[in-house]
Amino acid sequence: MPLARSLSVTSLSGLEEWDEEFDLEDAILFEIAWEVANKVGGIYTVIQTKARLTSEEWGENYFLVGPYVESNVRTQVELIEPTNPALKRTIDKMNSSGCKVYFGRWLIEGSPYVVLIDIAFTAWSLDSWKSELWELCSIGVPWFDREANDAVLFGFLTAWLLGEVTQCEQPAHVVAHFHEWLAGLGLVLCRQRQLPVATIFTTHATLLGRYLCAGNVDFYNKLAEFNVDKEAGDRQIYHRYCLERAAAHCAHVFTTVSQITAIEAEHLLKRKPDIVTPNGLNVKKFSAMHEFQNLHAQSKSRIQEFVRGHFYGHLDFNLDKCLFLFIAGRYEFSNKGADIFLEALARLNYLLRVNHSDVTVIAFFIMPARTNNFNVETLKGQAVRKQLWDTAQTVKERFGKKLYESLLVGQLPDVSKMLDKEDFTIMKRAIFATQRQCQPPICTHNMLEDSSDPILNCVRRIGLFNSSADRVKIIFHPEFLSSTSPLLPMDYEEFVRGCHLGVFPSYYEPWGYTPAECTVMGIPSISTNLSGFGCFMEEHIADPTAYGIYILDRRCRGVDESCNQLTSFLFQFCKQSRRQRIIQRNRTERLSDLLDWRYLGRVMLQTPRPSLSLLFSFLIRGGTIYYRNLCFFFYTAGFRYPRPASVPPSPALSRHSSPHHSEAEDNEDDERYDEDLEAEKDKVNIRQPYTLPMKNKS
Ligand code: U2F
Ligand code: UDP
Ligand code: G6P
Repeated sequence: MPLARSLSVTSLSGLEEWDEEFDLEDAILFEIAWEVANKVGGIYTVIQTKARLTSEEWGENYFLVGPYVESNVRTQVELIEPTNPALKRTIDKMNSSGCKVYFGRWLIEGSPYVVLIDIAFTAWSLDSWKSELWELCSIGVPWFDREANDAVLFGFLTAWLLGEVTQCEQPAHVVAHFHEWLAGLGLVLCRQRQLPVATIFTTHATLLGRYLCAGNVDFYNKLAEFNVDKEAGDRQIYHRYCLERAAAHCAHVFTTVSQITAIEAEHLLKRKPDIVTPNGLNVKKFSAMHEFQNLHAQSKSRIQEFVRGHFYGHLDFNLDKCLFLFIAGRYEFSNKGADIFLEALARLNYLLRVNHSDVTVIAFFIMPARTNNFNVETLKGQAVRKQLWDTAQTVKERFGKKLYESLLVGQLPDVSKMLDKEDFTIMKRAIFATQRQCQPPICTHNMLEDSSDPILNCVRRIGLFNSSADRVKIIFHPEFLSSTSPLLPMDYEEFVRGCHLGVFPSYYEPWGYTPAECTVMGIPSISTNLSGFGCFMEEHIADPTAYGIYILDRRCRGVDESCNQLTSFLFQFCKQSRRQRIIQRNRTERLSDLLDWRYLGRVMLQTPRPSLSLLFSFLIRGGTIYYRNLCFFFYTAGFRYPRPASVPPSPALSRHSSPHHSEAEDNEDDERYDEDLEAEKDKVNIRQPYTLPMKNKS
């Protein structure tokens, strides 16, 4: 239920008409983003994971606004009549004025209401809106930039919508939260038209930051020196940059997702964010404590099946001693750190070979690139595996039948006669089919730009070609995973659960959902101190490595040094016994509360009222739980998750990067329960905010 919702506001820039005592019960929240019911990237994850909690808090007064994409609506949205009278009037009015606006429920947890606007239907207004934009603020959008044209249409339509809603007889108090530059123009227009709307703009990355980092630039050291207009102009994104900067400056509250992006925004957008709102997740807890460990084992065996097919004819390594590493996300080769990951894998291969390690590492690269479907060799691998399986089943059945008949007549079978000539013929034929002239492929698909692809070119340079001698093998899957794939029929979450380590050595990563998702699934990960997630964990955990959160230093080290550190993390990881990995996963999973939207809110709910800025207190108290994560840092500044009690205090007694334990490989699952005793000992009760240990402020 909402907290106290009555408040006296005396001065809010642009909202002076609210200078009165009012009841916030009727406040309406609009959250506006291009990724509402439309998966493009990380913003979709933000909105989708937060929806349940926000809906619980705002109930009937919460509306997401996004673009209408027919294929998405067909599978994710139930279209209904608008529930709110003011909104119904608004939508009817817009629809009778040449727009197509839909209302529905988004079929995700929390079932939030969505207002979806068909921007293509109003494309005839594009030219006039562009010239209006030029008149208003001299931002000229070129005809060939499709995304920017969409941003113009979406911006004018959302401002139109909010304008109509606030023009009702009894206007509600409206809070509008805009995400990223694509939705930002709506905010600019709200301010220019002086609509009585409290506006928030969240940037999840800056346009210039992304572009500059992808080039060969010493980004973080030169942040203060960039001539932003020139850099944007050189990259032909000046108009987009202007839209982004205008939104950041016009917003009543400007936020971003991490401290590192706040600094970037201050220099590149020339406004310091008012607050940092770290991204959370919707953490699902299992009633059985070990469920996530069981899921790991189940998913791992499915990945092993795929590997059996992929490496048919070359399965000269022990699958039980095989570790699955992966990197996933947008295909930005150096921003995402795929470059140093490959380099570190080459060094790891050398270390494993000279140390005669019996461990084999398989590194998966899940990054979408342009392809024309799976390649024949990889599909054949899975077909061969299936054929071998079928052959084994046939022989097993024939064997079983003979065994049964022998037992029926009261005789023990003569084992030498259990398999006859025909059985051997079937098996020989199957084995011949597994012969292979070439090495197991690196890439699972036919790449359209094979010769210029950065991952493939790097693999060619470092010479990791999946040969028998290599202890590190590489599989590049240039498409996001799907449970309907004929090759690796798993969805992304199942795949992550089955892996041993996620590797995300990003150079540019405002937040980074991928390592956060690993953490809540109890899978250790490597991130960097240049990513929002890495910095957040470094700040809030006393010994992140002990929890399976490896944070690579890419801030104060050169590329080669960082690469050595990454190699050392990987090598240490490979030296762990199964039992150590299980303990480590238990510890990693224990951090999941820290990343839960619900936890961030609980801190707010149970903490005495803070003294925040006036505007902010309006937003927080108007939005209660919705904005509670914004307050997280007010209360927890300095909070640190202690190192696990089971880790010896002296580094001499413990290998830095791993939980201490016997070196012996231990396959007994029962042993896990000892580890749970240890887990109990380590437990920090993060669900009780008043018991949070605080760092001494002095
Ligand atoms: C930031 O991420 P963004 O969402 O702004 O990144 P985009 O470039 O807009 O989108 C890339 C996403 O697109 C997805 C892929 C990425 O998440 O999973 N994708 C896809 O679904 N299909 C494809 O064929 C190709 C790509 C920021 F950079 C992150 O650090 C933050 O975590 C995130 C949320 O705050 O915002
Ligand atoms: N992801 C996915 N399928 C895949 C690989 C990744 O859905 O096969 C998702 C992943 O769950 C995460 C997002 O892509 O939510 C990547 O977000 P992140 O914040 O790491 O980076 P971004 O690409 O948004 O910059
Ligand atoms: C989980 C399962 C165990 C399994 C273990 C394998 O803990 O519950 O049954 O032995 O995973 O761990 P590994 O790190 O070798 O994949």
